[in-house]
Amino acid sequence: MEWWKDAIIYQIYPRSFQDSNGDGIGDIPGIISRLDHLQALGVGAVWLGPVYRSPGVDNGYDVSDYREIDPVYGTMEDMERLIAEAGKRGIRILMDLIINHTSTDHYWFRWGRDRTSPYADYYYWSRGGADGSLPNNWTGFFGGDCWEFDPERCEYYLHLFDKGQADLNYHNPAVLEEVKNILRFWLDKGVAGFRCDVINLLWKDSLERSKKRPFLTGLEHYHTLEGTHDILRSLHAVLAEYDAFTVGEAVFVTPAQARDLTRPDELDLVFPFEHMECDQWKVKWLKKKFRPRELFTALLRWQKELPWNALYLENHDQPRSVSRFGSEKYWRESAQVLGALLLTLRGTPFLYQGQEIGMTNFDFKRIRQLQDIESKSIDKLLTRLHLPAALRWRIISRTSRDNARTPFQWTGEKGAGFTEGRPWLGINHNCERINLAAQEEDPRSVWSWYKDLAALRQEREELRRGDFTPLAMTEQVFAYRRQLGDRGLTVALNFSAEPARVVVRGKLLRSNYDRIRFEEILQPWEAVILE
Ligand code: TEU
Ligand code: CA
Repeated sequence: MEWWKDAIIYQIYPRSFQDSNGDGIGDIPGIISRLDHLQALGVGAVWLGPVYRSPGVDNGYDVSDYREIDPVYGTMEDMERLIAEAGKRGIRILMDLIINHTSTDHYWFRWGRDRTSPYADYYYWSRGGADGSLPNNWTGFFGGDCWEFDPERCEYYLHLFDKGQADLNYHNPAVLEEVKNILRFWLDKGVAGFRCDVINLLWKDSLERSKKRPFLTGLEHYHTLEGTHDILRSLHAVLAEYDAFTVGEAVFVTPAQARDLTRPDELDLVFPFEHMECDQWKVKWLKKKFRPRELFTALLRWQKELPWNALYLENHDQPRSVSRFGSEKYWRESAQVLGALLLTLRGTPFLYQGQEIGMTNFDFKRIRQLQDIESKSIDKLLTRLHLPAALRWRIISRTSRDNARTPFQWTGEKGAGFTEGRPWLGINHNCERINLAAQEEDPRSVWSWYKDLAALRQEREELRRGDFTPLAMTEQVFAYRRQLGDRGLTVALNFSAEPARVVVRGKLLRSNYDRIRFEEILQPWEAVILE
């Protein structure tokens, strides 16, 4: 049953959602206490960020035990209670599945240092050159090379991310068996499926040297290869027994590759990246001026080329959409236009925590206030390149993943209703103004708008299942139709601070301005839905 075609999925970043015990870190009991918020929004499933045991080098994307809950997030009983309590509210739980790499604290890695152990080939180990040089010239996602020397084994191991995240070797069939058992473990507990971390990088065809590239030298040796498709088919056999849902994070995929990854016996959906690249030159650290048309173009291409999309404008790796694509002056209106875009395209919308109240990028002033391992390693790299501190900060502050990771702003009080203690990452000072409590009773708020459009999506099948037809696309305006049989809706969005004309007609169903009729002129950052 394709329940996920009718659902809105909500992403929780556990560290920053709700703290229940005053240690400043969000946790599972905290999430349980906020399930009513999710129910009010009408979400059908939660993508729960990693809560497995982990040393936390990359906030849980470095798993040291796949069958245990990290004590900072709670216990296995808490997790079971979350699944049950969510279930009572009609909300499914999706786990984050991180199987490209494990923490170097995982016992597979620790025991694998001994070449005679059964875990000796669970990772990519290599001697390197006779002169002690690295095994190859590949570079990693967090900048710099991707090999670390292990003095105990006297070999290098591959890590495409941090050195605390060692890549698993799928040439060893035992690794795939382990992963299948992990899937069964969680599916038996009642989770409905998985969000699969960097799923198109699993298979490395060889460890050969590679042609130098400005970013990610070596990529062609592991990006979306046939070996990865084989792994996915093999995992699908297990998933199918449980009718489990999967959405894979597929870095740098083309629509054609996405179609292949979503064949009936592979993944259900993939997260594309193309629309997230519309305000950057090649790499995320080189920002260019955002032109709405480039966002529309990317979205349009994916609407046309895939029968069904995983829709998102935010997640825990991306800056906040209202800061990135919206307007400071028209904060409320632009957050609403972005919400309308997310909730009216064809596909499954993934809403990231805080987006529904228009949370913005952080207001930090110094690198020391950041926790993100990626920001820290990029800062090191830029320091080595002799970039002055002010320029480094300019680059990092706008791109840091911590922009999306500051604690959820429940109230305007100290601690933002998130914690009674000292938060693990600073709370944005704008929480006095931007918080859920302030928006709850206000029918014009960002929150009310999200709630209303989510309900409209449930009410109108054409908004969920209807065809997508573009009607207008200019530098600032995007308009389209969603049609199912003889029922259809028209959406028109103004992505600018200037009024804009758009030739669409119909009875006004929704607007984020107070109006009763629509006559071809959109106000600044206005969204309208017409019948
Ligand atoms: O992210 C993978 C990824 O390629 C990027 O989003 C990455 O975080 C960075 O922005 C590249 O420039 C996934 C997770 O979502 C991320 O949080 C993890 O750090 C990463 O995998 C490693 O597990
Ligand atoms: Ca806590």
